[in-house]
Amino acid sequence: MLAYIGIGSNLGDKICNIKKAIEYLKENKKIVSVICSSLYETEPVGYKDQPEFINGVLKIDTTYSLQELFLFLKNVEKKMGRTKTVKYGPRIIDLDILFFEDKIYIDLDITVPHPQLHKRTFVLYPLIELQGDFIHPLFCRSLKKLIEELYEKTSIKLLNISDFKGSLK
Ligand code: PH2
Ligand code: MG
Ligand code: MG
Repeated sequence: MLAYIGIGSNLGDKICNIKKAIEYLKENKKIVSVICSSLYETEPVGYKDQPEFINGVLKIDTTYSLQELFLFLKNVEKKMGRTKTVKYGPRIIDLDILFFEDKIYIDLDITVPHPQLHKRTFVLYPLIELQGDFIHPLFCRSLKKLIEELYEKTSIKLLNISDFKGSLK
């Protein structure tokens, strides 16, 4: 199954946290491949009074179901020491399922496509880098079209980390 995962950190050594989380994904036999976008330094959205984030997107091929993938990602966040803070507040690591194939699904824990992704510059940019022609299954428009339509873009800055981008598994 094809899935896109938003990854972010704004506490501690942010790049190191992101690398560590990717290692957890690579170690897992049910995650067959991991391709990473570039990383971006991004202005906090929602709750402004917190450090800048580092954000990126991972494209994975997985044999997990949506629910299993969700539980696995929550477990990685927990293992990395994430604790509950305010909504939209600072975090060591955040792993959000953005798309799972072209599935539309809502329950108490999981909503796919991610309900905010079309409004977030820091998600759309790295997603487009990986696959700009991907069609959002609810809005039935490509990611490139969605960013064109985005009214309020927030600032993001490409990070130059030579060994980062690309296929990691
Ligand atoms: N995540 C949030 C809230 N705000 N802002 C940026 N720039 N990046 C994030 O990953 C982010 C955020 C809640 O998940
Ligand atoms: Mg999030
Ligand atoms: Mg999250």
